Amino acid sequence: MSPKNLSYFIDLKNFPINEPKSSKYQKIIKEAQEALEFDGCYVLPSIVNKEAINDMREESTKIESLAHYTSNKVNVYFSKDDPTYPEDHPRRFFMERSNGFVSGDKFPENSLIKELYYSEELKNFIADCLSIPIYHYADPLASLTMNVNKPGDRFSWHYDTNEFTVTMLVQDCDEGGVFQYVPNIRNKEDECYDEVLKLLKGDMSRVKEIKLNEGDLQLFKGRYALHRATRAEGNTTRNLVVFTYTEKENVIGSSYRSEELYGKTLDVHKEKRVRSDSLTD
Ligand SMILES: O=C(O)CCC(=O)C(=O)O
Ligand SMILES: [Fe+2]
Repeated sequence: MSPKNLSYFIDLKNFPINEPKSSKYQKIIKEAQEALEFDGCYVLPSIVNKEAINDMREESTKIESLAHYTSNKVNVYFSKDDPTYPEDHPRRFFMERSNGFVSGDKFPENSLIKELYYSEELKNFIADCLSIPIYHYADPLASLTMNVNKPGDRFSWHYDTNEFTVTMLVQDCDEGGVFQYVPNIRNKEDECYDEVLKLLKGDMSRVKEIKLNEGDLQLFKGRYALHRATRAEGNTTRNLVVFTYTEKENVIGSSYRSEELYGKTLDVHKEKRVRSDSLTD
């Protein structure tokens, strides 16, 4: 398949991401900046054209069997149990997680999904929405992934390693698969363990919900917001593509997390890592 034009992927009439000077672009940016500042989340509804999302859905069903599947118990930091903390501590709170991830290295050479992720126009537009320069995540496995939720799967509360993610639902499940998040539950300086523990014990008072549609793009600050997707139900697998960007160049994820999510590590995971902060993964 030959490379596509941006107009194949994006509804440029309503979302002129290639015209940064246009008033429509500026209006979207302003709205996005406010929403991201306020609660770390912004959805661009139906920004992806029907034809493109249908083609990408087809691509997703071809590669979903390449997902690394895990079903186990994890804490929100994806870290090992640490008995030096008290029993009643978020770091020792383990929850069921079951889903599969297709890692970045598994997308085919001519992947449409990969082409959209590596679009410079899209990256620049997202950078403007976030008001900072961003880079494609340098981790070859975690940069572009597809989160595969078969019926019955769920993804428990967690943080992302990277500051921002952009997700695109390419195939929705019949029921469930609702995105839930707590904006800014932690910050760069403070893990806010008390608030985290309240949530883990069932206090849903700060939780917000979004039901994404196929073809929406969601901009999300997942480093500071705990988030999860509710159990996928029905007969259709939920395929959610995750485009990952970082504030610094050359950021690589942890080898523990890589092993856990993608079932492997590469040589880059053994090298000294560039980190963006000192929070726990
Ligand atoms: O499935 C979702 O909507 C969330 C996925 C997610 O948070 C992730 O892949 O890190
Ligand atoms: Fe996440």
